[in-house]
Amino acid sequence: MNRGRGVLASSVMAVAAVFGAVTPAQAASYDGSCNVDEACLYRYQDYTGGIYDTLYSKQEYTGTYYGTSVAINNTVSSVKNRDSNNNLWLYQNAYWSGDSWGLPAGASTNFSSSFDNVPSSHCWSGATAGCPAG
Ligand SMILES: [Ca+2]
Repeated sequence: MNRGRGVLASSVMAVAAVFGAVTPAQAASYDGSCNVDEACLYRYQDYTGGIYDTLYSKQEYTGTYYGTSVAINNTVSSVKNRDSNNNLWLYQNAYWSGDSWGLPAGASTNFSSSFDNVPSSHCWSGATAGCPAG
């Protein structure tokens, strides 16, 4: 009796990455949400009244709070530094000059009256080329 030979059909199916649909949420700069690695500027104390969220250092504050026409220059009253590795420095004048306020990595703060409505630029020491050391 002729017995059929068992054929081992080794099915080499490419296992398509079904997991492709699961994509981590991207942190978008200037989308109204204070995401990881961003600097988040707020119009009023306690992180209220309008947000300017950015992944980038700014030599000049030319923008407006997200969804508004309110300029950020000389109007910021509180800030979050969502970068966990670098200190954020805010400056009284454009191009990182004048009085400064350092915010440690991952920290947030309300500005005191002396620095309230003052910042006109910011950068991350250690991460931004040309950012004054601090
Ligand atoms: Ca954001």
